[in-house]
Amino acid sequence: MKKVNVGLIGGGFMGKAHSLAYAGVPMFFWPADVMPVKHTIAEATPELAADAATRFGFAGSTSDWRSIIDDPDIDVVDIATPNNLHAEMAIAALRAGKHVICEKPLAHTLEDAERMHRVALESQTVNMVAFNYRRTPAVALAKKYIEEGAIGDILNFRGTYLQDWSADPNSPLSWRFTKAVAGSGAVGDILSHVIDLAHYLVGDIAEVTSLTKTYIKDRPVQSSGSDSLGNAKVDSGPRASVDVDDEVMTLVKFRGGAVGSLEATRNAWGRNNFITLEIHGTEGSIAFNYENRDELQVCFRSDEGDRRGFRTVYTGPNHPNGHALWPIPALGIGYGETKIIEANDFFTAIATGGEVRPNFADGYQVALVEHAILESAESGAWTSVPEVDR
Ligand code: NAI
Ligand code: SOE
Repeated sequence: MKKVNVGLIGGGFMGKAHSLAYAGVPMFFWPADVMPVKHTIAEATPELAADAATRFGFAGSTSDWRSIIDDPDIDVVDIATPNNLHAEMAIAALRAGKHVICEKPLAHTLEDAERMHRVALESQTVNMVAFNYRRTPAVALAKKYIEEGAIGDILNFRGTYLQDWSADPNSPLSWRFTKAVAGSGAVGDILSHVIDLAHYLVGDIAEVTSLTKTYIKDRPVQSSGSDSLGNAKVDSGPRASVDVDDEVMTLVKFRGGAVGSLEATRNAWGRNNFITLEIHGTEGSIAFNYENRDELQVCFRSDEGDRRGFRTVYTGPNHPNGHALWPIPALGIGYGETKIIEANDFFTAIATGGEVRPNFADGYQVALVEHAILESAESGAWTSVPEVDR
């Protein structure tokens, strides 16, 4: 079994999720071709880095991410920092011959996403962008049904991503509300996941017409550090402007002919990680809600009329990656499992010399849709999305 040394940059929310995944891969996927080794973690300061190394189980720590790139013992660079740092880190890592897994969205600007895509195309190593929701077994099962033709030709796709962590005007101005760091608001942060799911399940989006809205124009300044995602409220002190969208709604036309709608907001009280998908085909329908992520709802036209309706399939050992997960359906698939499956697919590609999706080309294709959505929200016009060269 090949040991693969990982250098992880960023020890916040995603640093935790990815560290859990590295520990989980051999526990779930065994025997394994590759054993991830938590070699070094980089954080913004030496103290944060040392703390993250102890907590997440890394042998070494550093406050200089470039030392990870320069370390010949490190095989994989994992980028879990705010969006504006992705491009510089990923390009340096690819040029140094590392395999790279980078959090979504690929970058905070279209130009950076394009540069990352170009360098990835030229490199011989594995690259992946971490749109992990497509690794939810129920979503992978939906993909299997669609590929088998179980719901016929796809007519339409409706996708939402609704949250409420920032609906309070006193939720601090984290990096997610600053264009120079995040690139955009709900569009890049959460609609990007729905765009990835639409591309995965239906195919590429060709045209969009959109609107965006910013409800809360300023927020309390956050001292520093990881995003508290609305958990810390600040009732007094200085406030600064928000220059990104809180909400986005868009109509889409797919290259293959289907139509659809995508929505995302971080201001929907009562909605938490409300990713919903509804897909109608000529032979049936599929519905999914991440808040009940063990379940896939399906309805088939071929059922007798007196019993036709949505039925619930609970994902388990008979479904994608089920052999590696839990022995009984409905024990509870979690966010952690999606990250473990993602990491396993990434390491399998490294072990076999293959490729893994979504890769940087897919991340760039999502970025092109995000860009078209923001342009269309300005102009009010239908805007076309160029096709990425692969
Ligand atoms: P976070 O704010 O919790 O963590 C980011 C960490 O990066 C912080 O601890 C910060 O100190 C560190 N950092 C900043 N500059 C650094 C530098 N120069 N060197 C080393 N460390 C540095 O943010 P979070 O939520 O973990 O987000 C990180 C990335 O992951 C973002 O791109 C975000 O969009 C993505 N994300 C993806 C999710 C998914 O479901 N796939 C979920 C949450 C975030
Ligand atoms: C905040 O909206 C956030 O952490 C996003 O950044 C993630 O991508 C999403 O999966 C969970 O919510």
